[in-house]
Amino acid sequence: MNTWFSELQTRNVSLGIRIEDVLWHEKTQYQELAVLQTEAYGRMLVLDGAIQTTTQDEFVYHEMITHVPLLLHPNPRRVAVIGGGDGGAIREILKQPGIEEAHLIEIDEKVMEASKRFFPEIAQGLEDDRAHVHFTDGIAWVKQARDFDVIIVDSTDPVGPAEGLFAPEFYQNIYDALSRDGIMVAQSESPFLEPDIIQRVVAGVSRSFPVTRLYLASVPTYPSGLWSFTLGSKQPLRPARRVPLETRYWTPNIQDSCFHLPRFVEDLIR
Ligand code: AG3
Repeated sequence: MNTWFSELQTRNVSLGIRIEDVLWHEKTQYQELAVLQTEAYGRMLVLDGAIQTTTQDEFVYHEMITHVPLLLHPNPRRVAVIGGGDGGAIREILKQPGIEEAHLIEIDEKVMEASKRFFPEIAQGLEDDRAHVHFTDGIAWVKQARDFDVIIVDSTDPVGPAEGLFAPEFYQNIYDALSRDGIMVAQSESPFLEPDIIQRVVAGVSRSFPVTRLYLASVPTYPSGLWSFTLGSKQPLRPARRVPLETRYWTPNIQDSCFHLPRFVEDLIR
């Protein structure tokens, strides 16, 4: 089979990946969902034409969006993930000792259904007793949420239903939903291709949080391959806790160095 999937990442850039099979394709109430089998990256979950996760590189994103904030919190017990219906972030959160509740707030039930069926190794955490799933709009949910230690925004790009997940009011609602030592993280796109989104997220988060930090990780199937995460903390950051974790990307040294940024990225958020 010589069929190629290509994601139009910006008006001027696309990423092509040869596909071996289309395993699933449907229009859900919210978006177009596809599961593709590829030689290069294994199975791939695609929403509205944008690659969300692949079995080959998902570990980078899911480890970095969870362990970095969790280890900076003194004692995270109640954690929430907004978006992330594939379950990858929940799987990582549950690796940490002391977690009592891991809530997942996903608007589209079909994403989780597809993940359980086609990505069991990513969705595995969803079966845990500590995992609580809410199929609802994260923007509304966060307004009534209280006493969370860490909130992780694992969203799609800021178009369509996810637009509101990049708004300053949303970050303020997250602030109010967090406990005294609360920390939030949001995925914030690529410094090469979407620098203004990073600036917008960093500015929005720092309107509510006294401490705002950016960090990067390499995710080959995301636009440009270099991805950013924006962290907001209610308290000054302390050195990260040391906890033994089985990971493939995250290491204690990466934890300690991740806020050291390339100069062009530093300049971007100054
Ligand atoms: N959420 C971030 C995906 C952004 C990718 N953007 C793109 N391909 N244009 C990933 C969800 C994983 N749990």
